[in-house]
Amino acid sequence: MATSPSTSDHSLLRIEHDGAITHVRLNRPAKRNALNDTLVAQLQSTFTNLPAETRVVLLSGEGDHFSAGLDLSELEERNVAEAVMHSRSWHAAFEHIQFGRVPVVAVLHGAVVGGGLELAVAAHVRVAEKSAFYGLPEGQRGIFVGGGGSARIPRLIGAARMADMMLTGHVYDADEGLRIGISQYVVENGQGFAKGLELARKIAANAPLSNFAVLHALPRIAEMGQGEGLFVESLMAAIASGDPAAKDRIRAFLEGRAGKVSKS
Ligand code: 1HE
Repeated sequence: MATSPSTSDHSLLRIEHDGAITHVRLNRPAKRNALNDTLVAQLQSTFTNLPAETRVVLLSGEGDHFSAGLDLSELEERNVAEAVMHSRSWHAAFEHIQFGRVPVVAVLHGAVVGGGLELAVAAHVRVAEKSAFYGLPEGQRGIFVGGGGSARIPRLIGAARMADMMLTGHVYDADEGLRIGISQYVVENGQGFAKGLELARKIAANAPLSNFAVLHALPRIAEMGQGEGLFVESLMAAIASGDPAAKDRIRAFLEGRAGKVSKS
């Protein structure tokens, strides 16, 4: 990243701000970035309080793995009500990632399992290094997903594949994950951050209102019936195209000052 990033330590996260791009790293490598209550709370607070200049977040994990999921060593005896609230606290945190102010690019490597996969699928773009593998060992551990996985993962890969992962312990590797739609990109080991940064810079160069529409209107429209969806699309399109940024960008293209669409 460029010259003088500012770094802050949220103890279980390493956060680096560099202009429009904020890099959030899960920082518990000795525990394979297992997610405990403190880490989930720090994620929520980080995504809720991003600096105004942040336009994209890169999310990754320190060490050899993205995340080993729920911290199994901190599983407490919870009664039913407490267990519901625990799951709801993950939902609240991950909701701030999926439906926050800015797009999130997750860079995945090594284990992306259980709650780690639930976290990854709350991001908008996923770049996987070849080492990445995806599993949902909840079935083997005698529990169920509780971090939004049953709502988000079937929307990416289908309920049947998720059922298979949970029932049989099926693990997908990075290339398979690309094919079935877990990640949008696969790169060589060690190249994930560079690819994520390249994508983050492209995203940061978009008009903020276009990015906002992709984050907030697109997934909601996709859940609507076609008639309602088309109507909401028209409203969102009118709002976006009325923004001065749209007028400036379209003028720039017509005057030959903006990039063309190309496959590269
Ligand atoms: C952990 C955790 C964890 C590692 N909670 N401490 N998640 C799982 O069922 C995945 C369990 N973890 C694993 O399968 C493996 O650890 C990995 C494939 C992720 C990594 O293997 P490896 O060989 O690199 O590391 P390791 O030697 O297994 O683990 C290193 C340390 O991390 C070790 O602790 P140490 O004190 O003995 O050094 C492990 O105990 C610790 N560790 N994973 C706690 N998950 C909201 S609902 C979500 C439900 C779920 O996420 S269920 C899935 C839970």
